[in-house]
Amino acid sequence: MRPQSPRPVAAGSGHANAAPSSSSSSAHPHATPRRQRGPRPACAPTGPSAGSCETVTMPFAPPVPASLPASVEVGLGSGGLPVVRVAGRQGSAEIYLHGAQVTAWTPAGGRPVLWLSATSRFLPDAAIRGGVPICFPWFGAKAGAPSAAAHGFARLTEWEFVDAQEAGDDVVLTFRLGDTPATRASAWPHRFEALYTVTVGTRLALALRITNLEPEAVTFEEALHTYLRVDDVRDVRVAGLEGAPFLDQLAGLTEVPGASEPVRFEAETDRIYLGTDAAATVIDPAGHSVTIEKRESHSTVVWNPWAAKARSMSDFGDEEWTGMVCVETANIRGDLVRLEPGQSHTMTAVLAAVA
Ligand code: TA6
Repeated sequence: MRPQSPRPVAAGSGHANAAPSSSSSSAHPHATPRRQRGPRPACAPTGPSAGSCETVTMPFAPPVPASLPASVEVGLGSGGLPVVRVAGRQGSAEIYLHGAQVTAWTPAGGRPVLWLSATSRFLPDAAIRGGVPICFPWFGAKAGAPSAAAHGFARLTEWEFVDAQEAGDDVVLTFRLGDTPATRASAWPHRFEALYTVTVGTRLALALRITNLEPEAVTFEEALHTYLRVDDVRDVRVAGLEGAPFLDQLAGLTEVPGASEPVRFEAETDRIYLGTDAAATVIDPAGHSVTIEKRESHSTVVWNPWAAKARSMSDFGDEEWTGMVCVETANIRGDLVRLEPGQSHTMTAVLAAVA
């Protein structure tokens, strides 16, 4: 194939700097990836080096859908990582192909809902600190594999951007991750397909579908590790988990009986609520309230690192802990998912900002 000089895809161009190729290996009908090489300008729109442009040599142009609606553009974000920008009628968003990580969502007329650390790394081999990291196929440390990356390989891997559609006032994007030589060499070596659908509008809907491509059953854990922006976490309550027992990750996973009150934050908090399908609402008296409804998710994780843990993390600003809370839609530990050969499972979270 004759190399072409790739360039960031302009919205509505109809063609993503490449004619589709026929080598589609995935089950998804729109997955026609094409790889190109060559230097191209990278402008960092956000983060510490906002506005500076430099020429970077990308090993390959990320695969993008053959056509993009006018509301969708693919470009380079922080660290020169490929990013999909959505400017829809009812909401805007940014999604990095690295981990298929949504890093920003703002409903039309509203405030940014997701939190992103100003000190986050944007590197091909590091997790982005903020937005919605996808934890898969394990959560936290991998039992029996101490050197395995925390929260699995999905957030550390580049996903394919396979489809973008406008559906009424919403914009629906699909990302795909299949097993690779690297994942097959990991602590979870199975053949699989992950499809992640992100719907951007007045609500943000996230659906993670995992298909087992092995001839035998597999089990896995998963979490949409959502970082929400709040004014001050010390004034925030999380409602919806009343009565649900939790495992305290700060006390050796001791089981703590359910409480009758919403969760309040007075210190580092790291809780795994198991066996709960309930929606959670982050009530922020400053007006950042958000509800997270979920389907096919039986665990909810609530996390705030507080001061000392925040200081111990190099990709987390020392004072940033007051402005965020994680409420994670998950299936972990006793709620892990088992799939028979060829079977699929879809976990969904729907975020809605509450006035
Ligand atoms: O979801 C809560 C948690 O498991 C905490 O224990 C904390 O470690 C957090 O995730 C962040 O993990 P990370 O690997 O992104 O630093």
